Amino acid sequence: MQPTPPFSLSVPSKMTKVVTTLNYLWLSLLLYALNMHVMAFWPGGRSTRFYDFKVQTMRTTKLCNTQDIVTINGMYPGPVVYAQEDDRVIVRLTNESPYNATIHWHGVRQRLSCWSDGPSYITQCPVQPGQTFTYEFTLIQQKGTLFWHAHISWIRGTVHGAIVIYPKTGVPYPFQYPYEEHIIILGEYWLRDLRQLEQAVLASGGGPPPANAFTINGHPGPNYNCSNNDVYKIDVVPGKTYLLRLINAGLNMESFFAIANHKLTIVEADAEYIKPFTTDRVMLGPGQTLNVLVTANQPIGRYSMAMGPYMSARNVPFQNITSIAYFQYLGAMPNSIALPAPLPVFNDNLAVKTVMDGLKSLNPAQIPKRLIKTFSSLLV
Ligand SMILES: [Cu+2]
Repeated sequence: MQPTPPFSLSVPSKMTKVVTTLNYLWLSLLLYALNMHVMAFWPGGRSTRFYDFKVQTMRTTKLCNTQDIVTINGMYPGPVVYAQEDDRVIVRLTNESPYNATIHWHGVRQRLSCWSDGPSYITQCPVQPGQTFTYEFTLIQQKGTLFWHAHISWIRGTVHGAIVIYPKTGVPYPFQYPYEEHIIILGEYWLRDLRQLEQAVLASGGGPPPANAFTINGHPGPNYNCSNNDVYKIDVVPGKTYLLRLINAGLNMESFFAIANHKLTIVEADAEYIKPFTTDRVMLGPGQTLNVLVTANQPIGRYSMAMGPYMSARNVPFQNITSIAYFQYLGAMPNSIALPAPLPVFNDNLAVKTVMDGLKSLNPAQIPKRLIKTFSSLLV
């Protein structure tokens, strides 16, 4: 009897080869069909906006102290991402800093693009020093103001910037068209390495220590040491209406914002239009955005734009010095005294409730809704 060669078992017969090929074919067809199905719902976007973000450290002097802060492209606050509703946004992040980094696109719905959301260790690994990661998403049915920030340790304290989403071409705002618009980012500034600060807070088990300063677009303003010239300013034309895109990019603090002698009309919150609501002041929690209209209808002069703390918890220390920027009319004396903007006291819950209750969607409310009361009808 002929001995069977030991390798005979591993040599596929003709039949096996045909079956394997057929399997590959089926699998390819299945994947193609799946792909086409996803592509049918994939938000393609009207245009594509490309941005190059480089994580870089930058030597900065504030409050008479010099330190290295982490930034995008050496800017604090960082670059603005401009787009229109339904646009595709592609951001290439290159990490030139010695620290791990990711960017979270705060408020972007990320339909079918969750891997671009940005929270480190949740949807992606951190981008390591020297490495690159490309974010890609579509701003589906969102218009207004959102923002981006780092989403690893506490470096978002200095790594943040605005996302401005205009309506589609030819679609007007549902409110008065502003003469000009400005981005106002409320922030907190520490004279410490923010990564070490986070470690210290976690190790302590307590709350974070107060920030060394509140900031408006990175500037503490004249109430802080060494900051008489570290002030943000908007020049306004008398009689004109301005759109302010307010963003709270603070690490922890909820904040009040007001402009002396001027009313604010909120027209959009978190990239959703709302019924216009006029108020003397607003409150934004960290991560929140509001678009407000302001009309320069006061006598020519320099008016304070103020940011201060809202803190409803007891016995928690916090920064209580108001950050000031200027809302300055053309024609005002360059060194005129800024009229003060009265902010609510730090624990004025009623002031907050009044603002929050005023936020009502512009969409028609279809309530009450009919509720499904039986479990079985859910299965039908
Ligand atoms: Cu976020």
